[in-house]
Amino acid sequence: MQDVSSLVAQAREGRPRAVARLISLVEGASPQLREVMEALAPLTGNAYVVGLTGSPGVGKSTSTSALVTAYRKAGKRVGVLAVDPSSPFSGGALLGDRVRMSEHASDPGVYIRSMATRGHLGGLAWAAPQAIRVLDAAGCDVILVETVGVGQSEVEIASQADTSVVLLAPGMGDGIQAAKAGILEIGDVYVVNKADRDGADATARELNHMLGLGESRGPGDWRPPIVKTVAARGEGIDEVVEALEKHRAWMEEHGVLTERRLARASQEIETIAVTALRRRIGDLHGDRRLSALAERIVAGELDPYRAADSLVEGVTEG
Ligand SMILES: Nc1nc2c(ncn2[C@@H]2O[C@H](COP(=O)(O)OP(=O)(O)OP(=O)(O)O)[C@@H](O)[C@H]2O)c(=O)[nH]1
Ligand SMILES: [Mg+2]
Repeated sequence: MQDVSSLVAQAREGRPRAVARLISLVEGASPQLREVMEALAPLTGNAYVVGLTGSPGVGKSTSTSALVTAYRKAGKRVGVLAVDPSSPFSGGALLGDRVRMSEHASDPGVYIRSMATRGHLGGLAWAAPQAIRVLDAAGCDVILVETVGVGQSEVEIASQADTSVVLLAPGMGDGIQAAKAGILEIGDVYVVNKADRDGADATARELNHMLGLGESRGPGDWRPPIVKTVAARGEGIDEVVEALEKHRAWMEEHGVLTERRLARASQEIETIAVTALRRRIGDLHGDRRLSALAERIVAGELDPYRAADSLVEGVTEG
């Protein structure tokens, strides 16, 4: 057990070890989290959260690192969270990212952390917002969240960011993949990285075309920009930052930032509640209450809906 109030006080001063411990509590689904989150609540709400998604190898980590450099130049404190929803271990696949981010390792204004979420009840949707809270409370002005791996999680992480950046690269068959993965609906800013390679213009054109297809935008609506970058050389990164700032200003002007944060908070409450309920119901395996209900169903005395209702009532009362 650790002293939560001193950890929180140290994290608030931006002490990396305290921040690391708090995120480890999130990763380990510690029972102390309740106390941690209560202490952090008044310290949160300042960070701008940017999610980065895209196919493996598209250049998310390289772009993240370049964005960190750009934000540091602007004097911002930056948090980086690399979440791996496919792995039960932090480290591993994320090790390469640490190498790519190593130039920031000694900078006290940057906090970099990877987190694995597989195998946790509630998974990514449960853990990521809490890790974001920790970084927010630790004084990060900007939090960059990179999702490692593919699949549903891209859409999931996008719903946890203020602004979502979708990265593509030429020659990866991304156009078709993008449509399949539904990422054309989640991007606020699109980046065609590896613009030093052939086909970047074609990819940008195709993307532009595809984004335009479902278009029914009014005059005040946000039109996601497409920015070409060579992240490995830092080219185009200032334009990405500019696009992010524009999106943020647009959200503030139209009340979208508040709307998104409310939606996120609702989702967070729901996830924690459902996770708690699932855990309590899971605890009933082999419990007499459950088997008694099952017996009544088999005997034809009870239908499964009523049985489920009484189970839910049973675990939520007291
Ligand atoms: N040619 C070229 N290569 C790049 C560029 N940006 C990144 N790369 C290279 O592409 C490879 C993958 O980059 P990462 O930044 O690790 O990509 P990622 O999307 O984070 O990959 P995962 O985390 O594994 O999904 C690395 O070898 C980078 O050096 C670029 O602009 N041009
Ligand atoms: Mg990466």
